Amino acid sequence: LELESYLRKALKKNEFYLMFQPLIDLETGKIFGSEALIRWNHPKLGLVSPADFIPLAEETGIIQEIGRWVLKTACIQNKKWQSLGNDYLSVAVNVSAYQFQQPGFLKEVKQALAESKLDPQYLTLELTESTMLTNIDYSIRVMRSLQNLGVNVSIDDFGTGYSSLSYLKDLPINTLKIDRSFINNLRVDTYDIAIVKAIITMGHGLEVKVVAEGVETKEQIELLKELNCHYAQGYYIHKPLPATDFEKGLEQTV
Ligand code: G
Ligand code: G
Ligand code: MN
Ligand code: NA
Repeated sequence: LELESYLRKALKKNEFYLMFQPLIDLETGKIFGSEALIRWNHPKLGLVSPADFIPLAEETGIIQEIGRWVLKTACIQNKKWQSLGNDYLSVAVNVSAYQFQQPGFLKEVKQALAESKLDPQYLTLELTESTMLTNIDYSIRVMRSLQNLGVNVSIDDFGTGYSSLSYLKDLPINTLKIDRSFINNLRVDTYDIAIVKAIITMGHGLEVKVVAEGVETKEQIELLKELNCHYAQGYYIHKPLPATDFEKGLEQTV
């Protein structure tokens, strides 16, 4: 209950900030964008993980306001980086189920784009399978509307939800992010490689981009390149970075 009351005040008190984890193109080794990740620094509690406060924010509906703030802040930041000469740069934002299912969600996205003047093609919204599958017909309509705006839609944590291959072909998505549980232990001699290979092949067939998340070793990068995975993200490449550090590291290649 204490946590909830702190959470309610956190936005007004400016206790949230965003970190940005680089996403690289495996063909060039270059950073092409980032995933924005929220952080909460509370004066008494210290750093609270989103894994702990996002579920509470969802239960209480506070996620609405937080989600709106994340979206707007990420768009503004990305637009700023573009204006500094990185016009190719894109940003991915996590959207919670509650936020996505609100009737005003589409309007919020339009508003964030309008306020930041970010070209929609440089925004990706990450949804989990369970978010999409809640009210699937409605979800598909919203996802299609997002795509009609020019925004990209991504399936986050792919492979961990109730992924049924039967609906995958009907989902309007641009990107598929292979869950890090398949990548963390990825080596030539593991079963994981069979699964990862299959997902990448499927991604090519469905004409979507595939991101491997949770890349922690050089060997994994090499394997993913061999498997023609488009993009990668993970601690081996970069941990989530404060905005200023992300900006400084933009020229690096992996
Ligand atoms: O960044 P970290 O590994 O601590 O993230 C933990 C979890 O919180 C992940 O599942 C991540 O997707 C989620 N998360 C991080 N930032 C956001 C955000 O801005 N919005 C939502 N809805 N989830 C987030
Ligand atoms: O659920 P989602 O994929 O949005 O979670 C993103 C979170 O995953 C990031 O906030 C980050 O803290 C975490 N993460 C990113 N890269 C790695 C990695 O290489 N290994 C592990 N264990 N976690 C990672
Ligand atoms: Mn994500
Ligand atoms: Na993920």
